[in-house]
Amino acid sequence: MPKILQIGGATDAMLARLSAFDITELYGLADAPAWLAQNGAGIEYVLTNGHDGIKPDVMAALPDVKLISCYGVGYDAIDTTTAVERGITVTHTPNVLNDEVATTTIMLMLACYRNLINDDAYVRAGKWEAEGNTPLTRSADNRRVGILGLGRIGQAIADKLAAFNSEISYHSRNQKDVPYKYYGDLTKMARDVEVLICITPGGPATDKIVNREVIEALGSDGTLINVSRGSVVDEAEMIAALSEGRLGWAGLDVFEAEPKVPAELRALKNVVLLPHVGSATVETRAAMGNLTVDNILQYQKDATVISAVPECK
Ligand code: NAP
Ligand code: 8YV
Repeated sequence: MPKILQIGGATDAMLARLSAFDITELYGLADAPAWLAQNGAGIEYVLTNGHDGIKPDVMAALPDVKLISCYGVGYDAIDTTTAVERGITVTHTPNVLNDEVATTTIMLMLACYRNLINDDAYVRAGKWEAEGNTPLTRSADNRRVGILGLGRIGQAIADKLAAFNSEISYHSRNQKDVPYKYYGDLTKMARDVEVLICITPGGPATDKIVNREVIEALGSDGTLINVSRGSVVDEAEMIAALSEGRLGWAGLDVFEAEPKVPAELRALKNVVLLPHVGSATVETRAAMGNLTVDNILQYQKDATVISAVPECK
């Protein structure tokens, strides 16, 4: 039986489709380094996800690995440079999650503008009856929205924002053939918009790209939505700005050290916090799981894949 090393979770449906493989769960091992030293050779496939990826010591312990199939589109936790050098193919799950992550983004934006979480808590605490109506909130319609990273998901977000009559602009390294205003300078865009949505890949190129200067430019009336990776935003600067009123609101699905979320951030009223659930619906995870498995099955059949990451194409 061909061998798979599984790093992180997989659904029952995925595992059922992989029943012809001998699967070992890395996190289920009592002594992973010892097990890898003894059994690493002979493992041809790695099944992982965007969060867990594969650590360098684990990759080094798998001399025969041919394919790393990632259950997620973001692959910043996988060292593709080493993979390419070693002739390992890396695959991911683009497109099948675009709409879901876009919905999560819109949900965060609406929750910030309409004070959804605090108003819900108000009703639950019996305060409506005891203290009367809550203050008016702000409309999410007709806003100037800047998208940092207008790729597959960024475009899906822009499409859904049409329903809110948003004026869309974007920043990325390359200008795209789209009807939105392009900014080569992220700070300038942040100054001109009311909402900044982060949906770039993570990794060194975007590390803390949303820094103090960008946060200041977005300002006290601004809303920051991060559905990309925690590394994209300087979390300490963001928390300070939110606490001091220099940034208005933040809607966050991702954090610097997941699943740890700083207590200071959790205590703030002007934030909406989600546990990295951008794509986490039954339907979308099923589609992602199928593509993840399809890549493995196709590779096993004829050494080709459906959705290699760009570095491996
Ligand atoms: P994509 O199609 O590759 O789009 C990425 C966009 O980011 C492109 O427009 C790219 O344009 C831009 N970009 C890349 N590097 C940049 C840089 N250094 N500075 C500015 N812009 C940059 O990727 P996607 O499928 O939309 O996914 C985007 C990311 O979303 C994933 O990598 C993942 O981290 C995140 N994600 C999160 C969740 C969640 O659950 N929260 C779910 C799915 C995905 P240029 O190349 O022109 O710069
Ligand atoms: C997943 C994601 O939660 O696809 C991504 O990049 O961030 C999410 O869809 C992640 O891959 C963990 O499974």
